[in-house]
Formats: sequence, C-alpha cells, structure tokens
Amino acid sequence: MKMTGARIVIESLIKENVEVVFGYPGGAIMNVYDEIYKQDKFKHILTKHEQGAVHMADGYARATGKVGVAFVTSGPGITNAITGIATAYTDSIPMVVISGQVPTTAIGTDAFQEVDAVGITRPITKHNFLVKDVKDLAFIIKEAFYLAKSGRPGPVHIDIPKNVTADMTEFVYPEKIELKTYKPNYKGNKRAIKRAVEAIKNAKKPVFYIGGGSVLSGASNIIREIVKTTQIPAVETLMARGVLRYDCPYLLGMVGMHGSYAANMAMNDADLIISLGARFDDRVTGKIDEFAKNADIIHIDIDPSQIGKVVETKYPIVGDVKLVLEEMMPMLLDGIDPNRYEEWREILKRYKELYPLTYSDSDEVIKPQWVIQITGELAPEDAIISTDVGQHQMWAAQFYPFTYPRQLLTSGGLGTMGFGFPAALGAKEGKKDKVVINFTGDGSIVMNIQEVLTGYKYKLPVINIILNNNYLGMVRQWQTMFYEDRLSETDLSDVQPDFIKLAESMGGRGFTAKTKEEFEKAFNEALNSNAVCFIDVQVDRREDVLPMVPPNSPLKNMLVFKEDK
Ligand SMILES: Cc1ncc(C[n+]2csc(CCOP(=O)(O)OP(=O)(O)O)c2C)c(N)n1
Repeated sequence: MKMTGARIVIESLIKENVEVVFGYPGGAIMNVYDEIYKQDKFKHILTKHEQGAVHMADGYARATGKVGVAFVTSGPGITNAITGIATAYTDSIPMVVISGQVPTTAIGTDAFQEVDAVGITRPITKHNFLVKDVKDLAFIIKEAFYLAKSGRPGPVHIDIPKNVTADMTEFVYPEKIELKTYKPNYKGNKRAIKRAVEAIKNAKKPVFYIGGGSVLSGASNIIREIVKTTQIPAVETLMARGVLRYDCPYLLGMVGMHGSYAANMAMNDADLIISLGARFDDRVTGKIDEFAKNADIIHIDIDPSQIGKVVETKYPIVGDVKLVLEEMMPMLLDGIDPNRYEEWREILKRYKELYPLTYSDSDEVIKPQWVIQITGELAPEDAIISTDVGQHQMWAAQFYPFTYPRQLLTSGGLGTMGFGFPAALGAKEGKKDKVVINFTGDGSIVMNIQEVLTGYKYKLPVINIILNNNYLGMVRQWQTMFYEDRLSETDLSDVQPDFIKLAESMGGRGFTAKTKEEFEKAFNEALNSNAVCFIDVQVDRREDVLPMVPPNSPLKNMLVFKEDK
C-alpha cells in the first residue's frame, strides 16, 4: 500500500512492537505528529523538554531491556536531545531517536531551525542516518532498531527532512536484515575460552570484575551460579550493581573511586582479573600505570574495540558475556577446586572486616547514608532505583541493598545531572507495578524538575528523595579535599526552592524531613500516594563520600577515613 513517509514511520514502529514514544513536537516533525494523532497502537508521552524525553526513553530501556524511542523536532529540538543521547551512548543503552529536519532542498541554507543534526550526533550515536528518499525510510528504521539492540547496544539517530515525511511510496517493512559490514560476534572463540578457563584454574588470586555489559547481556543468573560454584571473589562496577545480590558472600562490593576497600584491594592484589563486560573506566582503574600490576587479564566483551583499549589483555574473548559464560561453565566445573582460592578469600575477608563500608550515624542530624539504608529497608525488595549525579549517587551505589540487575538506573559513563527523575518516569511507564525511587541532590533535581508535570499528566508516581545538603555536594567535596576548601560557586543555601510548593504547583506532593522520624513518615506516605513526590531531606551538609581514591592515584592509595585526607 502507498503511504506517506510520516505514516511509514508510524507503521514501522508498530511493526517493531513499540509500546511508547517519548517526545516533543515542532515544525519539521509535524507530519509525523499528525499521524500519531490518527493512531492508537502506541502511546505518546509528551514531555516538557526534549532532554526529559530522551532520558525517559533511556530509563524505560534500562528498566525493561526494550528499545527506548524518542521523537524531537529539528534545530533546538535535536540539540536539546543531545545530552540524553550522549548519556545513553556512554552506557550502551538501546534507543532510537527520530528527529525532524528542514526539507532536503533547504538543507545547507541556514534555514529556520536547521542544524547539521547528523553531524552533531555522529560521535555520540552507535550509528545515524539522514533519510534523503522516502523509499529508503522503512529499511532505515528496521536497520536502526536492529543496530540499537544488537551487539553492543546504543542509541541510533534518524534525521528525516519534512518533505520526506510528506512524500509517498509503497510501504514494505523488511522481515530480515543483512548488513555486510556489521556482524556482532556473540559466541566467543572456543580455543580462547579454553585458554581462559585454564588460566582461571591455575590462578591463585582471581577476581571477577563485573561490568554493565553483564546487565545488558542478561548474564546475571549464570554469573551468580559460577561465582557460587567457583567461590571466586567478585567486584561490581557502578553499572553492574545488582548482578550479584548485595548479600552474596563472594561479593566484595563496588570497585573504583568510591568502591569498597576490599574490592579495590582485590583488583590491586589479584593475579587474574576476569572482566565480564566492563570497560576499565578511569574511575575504576585509578592511575593506569599502577593498575593491577601482577594480574593477567581475561577480557570478555561483545565490542572488539573495547579489548586492549586501556589495559593489555592476555586472554581476549570477543562475545556476549552470557553466551561465553554458558560455554565456559561446564569446562570450569570440570575439575575446579574452590579450595584453591581459600587463602585469597581469607585475605579479602580480612580487608572487608578491617575497613567495612561505614559511616558515623547521628541522631542530631540526618546522615545521607542512613537515608539510603532505611529506604532499602522500607521499600519493596524489587523497587527500581534511579539516581542523579553527585554524592547521593555514590551513597546509593554503596549502601542500597541491590538484589537484581536493572534495579539501578544511573548515568555511569557521562555522569549526567538531571538524568534521574526523567529516567525514573520512563522506568515507571515501562514497569507500572514497581515502586520507583529517585535519589537526587538539591543541585541535580532542579535540572529537569519541569517533568513533574509529565508525571502528573500520565499518572507516573515516582518518589524523589532529595538528599539536600544545600551544596553541589560532590564538587564541594573535591574543593574541600583538593582546593583547600575554597568553595567556589557550590554553596546553594542562599537560594533554595520550596520543594513542597513546587511539587504541589505541578500536581505532585511534597514533604520535608529534618529528623529520622519525619523521613520515615514522609516515605511511607509517599509510598501510598499516587503522585510524583519530593521528599526534601535536610542532611548533614559536610558529609564526604568515603572511601575515596584521589583522581589519578593508584587504587591502593585509598582515603578510608576523613582524617586520611
Ligand atoms: C549536567 C552536569 N553539570 C555539571 C556536573 C558536574 N557535577 C558533578 S556532581 C555535581 C554536584 C551535584 O550536586 P547535587 O545534585 O546537589 O548532589 P550532591 O553531590 O550534593 O549529592 C556537579 C555540579 C554534572 N555531573 N552534570
């Protein structure tokens, strides 16, 4: 059947089983919005800002494992979307962003609301397309979804000029896709896997280094099984929190700048690091020349360009973490002796006992870590947790009892303030039956606060717990530690919004908590309210996130106590 490009966009999305699109209209994408009006197969959520739309699509994708979809218009529409796209890109989140563009005849003329959208998104997308002919549109959409979710996932951007959405052609949606130059390697090389298994069996101090790729590949169950049977200690990156349960006896906690002492010392002292979809980020390795000096590296990753990028890899395995581990499992079981690592486990246990993750609680002032812990106790075990960026993010990663993968939604790679709240709304849309909680800071929350209106309109109740220290806390901490306490532009105490009024003005609810009792009461009330909630918790202003590896220091040079600095 012949149809317009705009109609083809809609029909293609229906073919991809898209359930929801987050977006914001404008001139160049109006033909598509006109078709949205005429259909009822998928839902459109109108956000208040394009950045909000893309973070919502991202949160939806992280929570559900499906592809997130966002629509924006040309010019300022797509530039507003950029931070969201880059956020998804650095964390390998599957997403398709469709933007309108000025007509093909106007491209390059500085037309109204024209920007070189594909030029801007090229470095922050897995792939992007400018559609010049309506005949290519269906194929490009098919390809975009395939690229977004296959191999190492990521955002794909399609820019569609206005005349292309008006032009007509026969609609044929391709059944299958064959791309000559793109063939992700899912199954690891058998010989490489065998060699890696031998290395594990011969190691004395091995450690599993679990990264976000483990979440994306759905490898949590097999990782849990392998860790249990081999009894090899494991550390998780920020992106991998929840792959192992928080109470798994072999889990040493989070690794990296604010990781636990035991986790970082495990990486420092290991003779074999088994990387499962992790990318050796500088926040994890610390000073690279000093990183894991005595360790050989097994690096399992679906993206060959990751391997050997940061550290020399003795055992590279290109493949999907889950499939590679499934292949490894029987070989590992054949003759592995968990007692072999007994001494190693004992050393790490002592580190854990010597320097546990801790803080000094108080009854005078609320400690942010306490808020995270008590929330973990009061919330259902399967609550979805999102965060913004700053100290609260690190405390959430350290102290929340994560029990399953995809439970924590956080901007790990880009560190995007303003991510948490819209991501929580997107997650709620995808997982209506779950309680969704966003830990945020008084700096971060105001960056996309307008989306309370979206939560109100579409009945997406999420609870924002604002750990309010009246500072841009994480920057304040660095200023205190590394700039002799010169607090340049980080004190927010002179102007703070009234979060109760703000929430109420947009259809939400607000609470203030200055004591522990007030917090517990507010949280329970928020749990039972059907609105977007802000709980403004006045916390200790000068609490620092510890332990901390100073930037560009070796992992073993951790500051564990406040006096260490
Ligand atoms: C969009 C953006 N701008 C700036 C930063 C730099 N930054 C990192 S943490 C931080 C402070 C965050 O303050 P707040 O949200 O109040 O959280 P807290 O650290 O106090 O918990 C800033 C400004 C960032 N990560 N993202």
